Amino acid sequence: MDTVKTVLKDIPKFAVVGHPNKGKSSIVSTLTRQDAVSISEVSGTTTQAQGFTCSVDGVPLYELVDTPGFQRPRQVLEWLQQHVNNASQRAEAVQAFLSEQQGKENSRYKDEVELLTPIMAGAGILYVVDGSLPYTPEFEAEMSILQWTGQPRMALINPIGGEVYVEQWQAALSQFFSIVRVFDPMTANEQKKSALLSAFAELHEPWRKNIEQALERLQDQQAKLDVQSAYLVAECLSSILSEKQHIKVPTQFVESTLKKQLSKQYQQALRTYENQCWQQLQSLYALTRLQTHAHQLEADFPDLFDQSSWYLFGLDRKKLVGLSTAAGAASGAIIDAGVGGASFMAGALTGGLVSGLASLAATMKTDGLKIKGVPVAGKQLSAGPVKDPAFAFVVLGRQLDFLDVISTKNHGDRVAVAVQERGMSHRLDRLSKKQQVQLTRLLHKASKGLSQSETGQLAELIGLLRHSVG
Ligand SMILES: Nc1nc2c(ncn2[C@@H]2O[C@H](COP(=O)(O)OP(=O)(O)O)[C@@H](O)[C@H]2O)c(=O)[nH]1
Ligand SMILES: [Mg+2]
Repeated sequence: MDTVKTVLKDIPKFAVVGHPNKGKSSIVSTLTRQDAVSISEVSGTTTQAQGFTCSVDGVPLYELVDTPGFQRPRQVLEWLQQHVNNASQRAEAVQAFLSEQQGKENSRYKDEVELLTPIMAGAGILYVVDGSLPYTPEFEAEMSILQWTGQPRMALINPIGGEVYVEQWQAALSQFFSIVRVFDPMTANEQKKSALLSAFAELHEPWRKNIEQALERLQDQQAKLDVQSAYLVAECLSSILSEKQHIKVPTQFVESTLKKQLSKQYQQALRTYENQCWQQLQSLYALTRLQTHAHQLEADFPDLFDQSSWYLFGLDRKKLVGLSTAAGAASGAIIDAGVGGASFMAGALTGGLVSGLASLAATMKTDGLKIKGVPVAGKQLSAGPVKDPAFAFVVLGRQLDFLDVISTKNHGDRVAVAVQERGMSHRLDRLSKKQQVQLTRLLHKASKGLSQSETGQLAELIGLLRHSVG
């Protein structure tokens, strides 16, 4: 028990302070990777200091304290100035201020007390300003108070609406803070987050070791997440591409209705696999709040069976034909595409290519979508799997686009997810020719289901196709 307590007590702690509505809570959320932090466009939402710990596998690494903003810094500074004779007493004056106010029922300086308490208890300071608004001397009072605490401190310029005044801020801030950095909690990537953590290590020597360990653990976790998420996507692809649905044919039936029902059932099953995969990715990356955006995401992201969107995710015809031929998967699917075998291949391979939607629609064979065969009473009618490589690449492209968004989303960025379609052709360039053919072969095989080792191979290739890689 004691050791755990010691570890918890010793982790570096930083109080995130500043004016209201400058992105303090967003920074806490992004850097602790926690969705539990309240972020609001309504200023004054945070009324109490609240600590959030960044942990990996239950091991606490560091803590950030979210605080209300300064409300009356000038009055507080005046009070402090009246209670010191010389600079050596400044920290004591801040402590005296806290002691006096803490006893009061309705202190006018409630917010200042909330934000100064963790600092005087030993926390470092992260002072947050908005780089899109000009610096004014008004801020000097709060910066002075922070300086008076004597605690290690760093300033973060959050370019909420742009970087127009960043230089001006830098000049002013560097007089009060040993380190000044620009940090955007919405868009910062892993590298920027790591760079900021490294700066924390510079701030106060006794924290260096913990921060370096934290950095290592976070990088390690990131690498594990990359592997796990690619495996999730590989499993999802395998499920979608091998899915079959059956329907019993009654003695009395209307053929078209029966087929429609089966087709609907089949499509729904595939959508469910996609949705489950997305949910799993969200929980893997601990983006629990995104769950509440699920409906919006579904509304924005084209439906899997919206054929007009397939060109966004799939491969162009030339690439598809080339790869399928090399993978030995071209056989029925592409040649039967309704364009006529030889001429289609010739057309595809001698240039004259139609890119995008038209080419994909021409290539796409919707066997699994239309139900083959005539229903016979007492027998089963079945749908799926879709064996067309074009469809496999569409499914893969969709999952990759989603994975890219989820795996790079900051916790402090609460804007609903918008999936950017990046297209498969560009991604495939990251693979060697041999790997591209291997991928095509695996996708083709997926209609019969993949073995565990094949799923592993697919996952490895998926890892290489991610946007965040390379
Ligand atoms: N566009 C943009 N909005 C931001 C950024 N940081 C914070 N916000 C938004 O500004 C508002 C206030 O953010 P919050 O973190 O709650 O600020 P706090 O009051 O200082 O804790 C929220 O609506 C945030 O989504 C940023 O870097 N860019
Ligand atoms: Mg806040």
